[in-house]
Amino acid sequence: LEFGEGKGKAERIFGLMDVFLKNDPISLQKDILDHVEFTVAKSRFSFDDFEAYQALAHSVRDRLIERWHDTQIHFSKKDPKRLYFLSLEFLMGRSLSNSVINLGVRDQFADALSQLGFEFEVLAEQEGDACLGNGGLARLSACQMESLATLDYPAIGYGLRYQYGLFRQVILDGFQHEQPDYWLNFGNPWEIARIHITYTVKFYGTVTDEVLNKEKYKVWVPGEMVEAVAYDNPIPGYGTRNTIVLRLWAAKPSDQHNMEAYNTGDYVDAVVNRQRAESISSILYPDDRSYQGKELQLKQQYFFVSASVQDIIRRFKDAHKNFDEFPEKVALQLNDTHPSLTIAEVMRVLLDEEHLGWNRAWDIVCKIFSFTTHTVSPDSLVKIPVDLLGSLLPRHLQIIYDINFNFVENLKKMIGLDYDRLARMSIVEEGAVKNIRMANLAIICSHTVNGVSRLHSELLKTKLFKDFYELWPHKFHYKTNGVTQRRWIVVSNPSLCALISKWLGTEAWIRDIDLLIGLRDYATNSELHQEWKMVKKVNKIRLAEYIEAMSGLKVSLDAMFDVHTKRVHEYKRQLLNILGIIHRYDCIKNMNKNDRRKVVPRVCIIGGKAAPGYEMAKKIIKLFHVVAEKINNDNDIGDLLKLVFIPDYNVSVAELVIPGADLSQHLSTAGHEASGTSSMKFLMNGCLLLATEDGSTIEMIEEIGRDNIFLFGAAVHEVPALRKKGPALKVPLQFLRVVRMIREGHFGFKDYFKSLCDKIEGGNDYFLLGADFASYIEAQAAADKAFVDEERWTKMSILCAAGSGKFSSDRTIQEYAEKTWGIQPCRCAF
Ligand code: F58
Repeated sequence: LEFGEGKGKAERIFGLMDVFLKNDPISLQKDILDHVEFTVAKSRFSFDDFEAYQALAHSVRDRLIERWHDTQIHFSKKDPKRLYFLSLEFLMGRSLSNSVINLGVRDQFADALSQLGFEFEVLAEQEGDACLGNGGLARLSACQMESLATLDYPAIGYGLRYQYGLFRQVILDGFQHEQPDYWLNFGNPWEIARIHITYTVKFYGTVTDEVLNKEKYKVWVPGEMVEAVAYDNPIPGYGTRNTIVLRLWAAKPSDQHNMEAYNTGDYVDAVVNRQRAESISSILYPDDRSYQGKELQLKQQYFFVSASVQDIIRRFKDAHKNFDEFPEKVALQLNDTHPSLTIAEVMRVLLDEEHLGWNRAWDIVCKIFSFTTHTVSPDSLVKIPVDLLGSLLPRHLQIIYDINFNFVENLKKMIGLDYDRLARMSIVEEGAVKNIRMANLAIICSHTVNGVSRLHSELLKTKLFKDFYELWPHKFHYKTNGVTQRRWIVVSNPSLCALISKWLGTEAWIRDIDLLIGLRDYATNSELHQEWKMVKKVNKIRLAEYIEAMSGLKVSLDAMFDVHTKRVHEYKRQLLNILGIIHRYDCIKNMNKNDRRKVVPRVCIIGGKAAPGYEMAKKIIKLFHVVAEKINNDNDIGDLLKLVFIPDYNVSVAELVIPGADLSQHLSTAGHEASGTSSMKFLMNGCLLLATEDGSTIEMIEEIGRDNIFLFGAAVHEVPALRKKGPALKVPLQFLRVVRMIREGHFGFKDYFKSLCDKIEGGNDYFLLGADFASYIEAQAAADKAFVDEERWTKMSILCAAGSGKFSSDRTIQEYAEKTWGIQPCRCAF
């Protein structure tokens, strides 16, 4: 450490304290008890599990802060190029277990706690989830942050500190109800409020011209100002001292806000108005598909963008004077289109505050941005009405118009006066309502446009962004998604983790997942088979206990645990699963005793939230419940078929469900799932997949082989022709029969389900449930057949885990670092 002038002080500090916090059981117990007394403010002689959890969390946090400081000092000294990862959503889940495992102190803390009479696992259950995101995109960001830390990359994540996370799903009478998730109610030990790191964010107002040193400049005079306060969430790497940070911004009233009101004597109203500023970071929008174009949503985007850009520029200017060095020190990753205002904001700062002039500023901007899109659907692309943008951010609208003018002029030179194409590629969409197309802005200004799987990238190149691909083929790339094995095996499946380490003879796979392939050598080893089955059983018991505690339903451990958990959406086809279940029920009902003996018992588990305004998704949830009601209460069926809905599916529930699954379903209509990540988690846990050919499954087949997955349904290239057939499309009789059962009220709520039935019959079946039904039933039969052959099933399960290495976010991040961001590891060695 270099203290310069303060050397004497530094020596004194070193004399007073241990350099590092100690991790022996006595020190840990003292730390925990100190936090009980001084942080939680309870007596050391009397505290409950929740208070013990809080004290434990603070002891862990101390160690995180220590490492994070070391990492920061190291980064400042080395001054490497840094990655700034901008995302409006991070689905972090719980932090305790992941933190102690990554810090390498899990067992030490468990020992210390047991000596105090507490069990680590019990305390870990006290923690609530941080649900600051909707689904796949948000959990991917969390996995990627953890991999960035583990691989020693100098990175910072930026996002919003929503006071209300994703709504809690409550099921009443089979219907979904949403309840607010005021997750900060019990405090959040995992964040550090940086009350001195604040930036003013401006909104509304006017733009004027001013002359400075004979040059003309634009000056934005805002109409409203809000303060952004930093809340830092340390993210520890595994097997390294490096700990990076996820910095989330919270909105607070600004002292400069509306000064006049105070002078006019309207004191109380003025204070109440100030308080409204906080609403900017109050709530996460609960829809992962569509952009609602609300003013508050745009305010959120700009608020987080502006604070992050100020922070990035402040850090750069601390060490550098010349902005031409900016691209050597800064890589900005736009996680989908939500943060793409960053482009206009960086331009604005470089032009209006740093006075670099357009050409220099533009040159810098073109070198620093990379953009990843997570969608295949044109309807999901964010568009902002020009009027809204112009009123909230008048200067940014001017800049976007200028970028667009230059772009279109250049484009004309390259493609001529093809007005249709020019109109499609323009950032400004003309029409009754003029819109700004955020994806076009992001593509035009980024050096790289990434898809999230090979198939997704092909779809971007040939459909969604075809015009841009033809113009700039070099910009288009893909990095197949991945998930972190630390969270999805080590934390969530400790028994499997121990088993893998035992058979591979090393724990090195936790950092180097390619080693998992070594399991292939033992795929037929009977001893491994026994242990592998035992691990699955332990996890099934855990899941069965959860199901019983939650629903009162006792499920048989001999049944196949068949899991379908993800956000509820028509394209993800939970409805296909339900129709399949009805078909199975119908078949069992019509079987004689002898045939019934051959039926493979199943526990069909579905979990997932529907967006609050998404009526069809909510009907699908209700349908599952009415079907479950009927089947679960049919004594004639018994354990042959049981249905379970897991309410409020989130990260911590997933950690319990995934290890306990025998089979998992991924049923999206081909070409609709960009690169599903839950399938990767199931695969790593040795769960077999029943899936369509989609973004990530196509690549999985290459890793594990066609024989180890139950594949079904139309391929991507067949979808358009099938859709075209409309009412002429042939669908199997069994399909018509199960739809009729719903229509005719076999499960009740006849009128309520009419619109749902109408949507999948008579040429309206956009997501092709009817077309894929026969193939789906066949794949289900193949899964049943494999399941009764225990040896075959276990071998397939081992081969799934062994072949899952490619789907680690470590691989994804390394590809991004090397090919897109141009950053190097910067390991903090102590
Ligand atoms: C998801 N997209 C993809 N949000 O659907 C999924 O296949 C993938 O695994 C995941 O991203 C991570 O790459 C997603 O969660 C969106 O696509 C939003 C739609 C609305 C605009 C912003 C993106």
